[in-house]
Amino acid sequence: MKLSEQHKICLITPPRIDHPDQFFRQVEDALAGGIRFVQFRNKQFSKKEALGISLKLRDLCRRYQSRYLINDDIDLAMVSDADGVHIGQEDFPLALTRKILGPKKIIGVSTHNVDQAVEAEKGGADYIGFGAVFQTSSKEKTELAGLQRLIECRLAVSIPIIAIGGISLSNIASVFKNGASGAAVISAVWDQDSTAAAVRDLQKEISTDD
Ligand code: 3NM
Repeated sequence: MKLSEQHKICLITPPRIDHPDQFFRQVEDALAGGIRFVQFRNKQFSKKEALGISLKLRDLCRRYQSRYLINDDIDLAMVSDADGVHIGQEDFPLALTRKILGPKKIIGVSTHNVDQAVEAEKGGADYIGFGAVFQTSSKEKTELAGLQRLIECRLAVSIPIIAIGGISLSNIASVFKNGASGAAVISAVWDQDSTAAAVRDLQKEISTDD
């Protein structure tokens, strides 16, 4: 199973990593708190610098048996032996990405509507990212897709749907109620004072125990 119950929250790295030591401590706090799905989204570093960060992230993730994916960058994913990549509509096509990475790696595709979701599933994606479900300030170029389209997507595809965009403590439960299998977050964790507390609160919010 490439993605399961353990992978309900995908932690995406923040737009800037200005204090790497602190950043790695926070990632470790998140992993210690139960995060098992981490995505390195690099909008800041050169390839060489990104490789250094990626190898450390991969090692941390392995220690906690967490999935480790890389956004967009297929060669960085290969060199770091990541578990897979997450690609957008403007990146290399899914078929080519699968050909390069092989059947075992996880490939997620960003989608914003039902047609894109169906195409990604047909093309062999392991999951789709679907957003932006809510307004977000973490990504400039995206489309507000909303909860209604998330429901339509759930009816149209059977692979896991990871909702993204503006997901916070106050709305995370709603994406699961409306068909998401997971939620990917940036600001809900990185904009908070304590990473550990942010992760704990999000997990509590989606726990099915109570
Ligand atoms: N992709 P936050 S929205 C990386 O709509 C990303 O595909 C999106 O950050 C999409 O949790 C987004 O802070 C940003 O809103 C998510």
